[in-house]
Amino acid sequence: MKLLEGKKALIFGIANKHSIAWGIAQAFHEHGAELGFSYGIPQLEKRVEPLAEELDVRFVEMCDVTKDEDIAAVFQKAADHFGQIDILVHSLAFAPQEELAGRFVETSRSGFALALDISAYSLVALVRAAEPLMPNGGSVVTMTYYGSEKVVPHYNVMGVAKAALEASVRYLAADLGPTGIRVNAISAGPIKTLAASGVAGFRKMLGYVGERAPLRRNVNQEEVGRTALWLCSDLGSGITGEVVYVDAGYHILGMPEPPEKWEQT
Ligand code: NAD
Ligand code: 0WE
Repeated sequence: MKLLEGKKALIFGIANKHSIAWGIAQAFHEHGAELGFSYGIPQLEKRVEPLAEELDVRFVEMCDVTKDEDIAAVFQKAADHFGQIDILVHSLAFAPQEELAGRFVETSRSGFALALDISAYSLVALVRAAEPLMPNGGSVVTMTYYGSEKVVPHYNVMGVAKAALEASVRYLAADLGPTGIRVNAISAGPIKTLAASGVAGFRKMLGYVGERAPLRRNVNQEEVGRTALWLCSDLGSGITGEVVYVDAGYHILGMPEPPEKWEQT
């Protein structure tokens, strides 16, 4: 059974074929959704266009989410192209590289503001712009990470931004619930993507988590895609304001390995 037949989805955050948003796009396409893509910087057009072609996507627009005029323009174009939409996917984040190294206490005012603007406020702005295109209800999904609730080395200001993002999911869900619009987040375990490749030691983090997570492995873009599919389809009709973990169970662990495994000192 196709879960998204007749549904229209606008997806923000595809950079290349490794993007989590691309995993979500593939799952949605497989289930009959009509898709539109928006990417963040002009240089990504040559990466995103071929992917759009692969899934018969005719709507591909640039939008820098720090710019109100870009957001207004992309939703004007979406209204012209789709009329209404059913699904909004927010899969983007950014903090200046220097803020993801060293001590969180050194975070600059400008780095903090930019990380929260792109990674958290943008969800509020996109949902506000999408609301008029969802008069019959809809579903919004965003991407978060466990560093919002526990300290993960070097995640730093991104952890603070993800905490703000998750709180925003709850406030948006309360605001938009009466209109039939659901808002949820997926908290994914570490996945090798373009954003992750800019992070020192990321391969080691993948190894660390994959060895200790209850499922003894890492997760992939396809598994996140299938969870987004469930949340955005009628299967998720009773769920809003929630954070769903797709992390091989890592977040349930209070002490990730037993004392027997510790080195004798
Ligand atoms: P990615 O690099 O493929 O995607 C990040 C996207 O953010 C890119 O497409 C980039 O163009 C976009 N972006 C950055 N600044 C922007 C701006 N000003 N305007 C518009 N777009 C902008 O990496 P990804 O790992 O697929 O990241 C997608 C989401 O998943 C992010 O929210 C990230 O925090 C989250 N996430 C990633 C992981 C992981 O380990 N990769 C784990 C959990 C959550
Ligand atoms: O949300 C993310 C990554 C977000 C991210 C990554 C970069 C790298 C390049 C945001 N901004 C930038 N800016 C850059 O200049 N993840 C969940 C993946 C991730 O990033 C980490 C992680 C994990 C996991 C950073 C430090 C520690 C763990």
